[in-house]
Amino acid sequence: MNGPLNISKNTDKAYQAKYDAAIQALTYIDNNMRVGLGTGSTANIFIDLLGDKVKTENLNIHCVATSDESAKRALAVGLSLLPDAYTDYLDIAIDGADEFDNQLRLIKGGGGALLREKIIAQATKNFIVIADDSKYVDTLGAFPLPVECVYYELKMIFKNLEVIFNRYADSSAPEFIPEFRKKRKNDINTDNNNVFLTNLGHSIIDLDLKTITDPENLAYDLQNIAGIVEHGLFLKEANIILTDNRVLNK
Ligand code: A5P
Repeated sequence: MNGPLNISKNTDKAYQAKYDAAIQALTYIDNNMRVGLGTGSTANIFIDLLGDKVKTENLNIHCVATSDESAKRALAVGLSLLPDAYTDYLDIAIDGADEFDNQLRLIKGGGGALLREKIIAQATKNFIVIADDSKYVDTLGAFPLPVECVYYELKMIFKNLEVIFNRYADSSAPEFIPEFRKKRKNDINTDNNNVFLTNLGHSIIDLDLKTITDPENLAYDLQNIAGIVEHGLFLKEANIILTDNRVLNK
């Protein structure tokens, strides 16, 4: 199974919604902040806008990026990046999401950056999600849940994941597919079998559970499997979601 693609249902309308959310996010940026930069098409819009703002207002802003792609983009628009491993806190982080619900719980990782994204989201005082409202769901799970694994003894990890899958999958979900995400058009890192590899060298399996009615226990069970580095459930991290010109707060 290929991983989920970041293709919007209605490109123009969705682009405008992403742009509006990114513009709104800019209002949370003050001079001298340390800013975490997300990954994906919505985060890209924010990175470009932030680059403009920093230039025109001559701000002293330092950033940390959640992916090599975002780091490259940030540098291209003139943003300054802090060196890896030397930043102990961030004032704010702005990122997209693949799904969110009304409790500000998220699924992330469609772009494969979930581990770095979660580290950044947990390091910041203020984690703001920007998303067009097509990402809103009553119940998480329609978007296949990305689970990042070490690239070692994969069959053993799959066996444990299958148990979890069968425990939590909705009755409408397809059978568990023991396959890692394959490389997509713009992905750079792969192994010899065309398996997608994250910036940190891990593989991803996308769990198509359809409906996740108990995300907290699912997250707990996933964390207990050796070899799973991270999963795409962000249940407590977001404190604000900007979508459709609205502000959702905890
Ligand atoms: C990246 O790994 C994801 O968590 C992104 O935040 C997510 O895929 C959102 O991407 P878009 O903004 O392109 O929809």
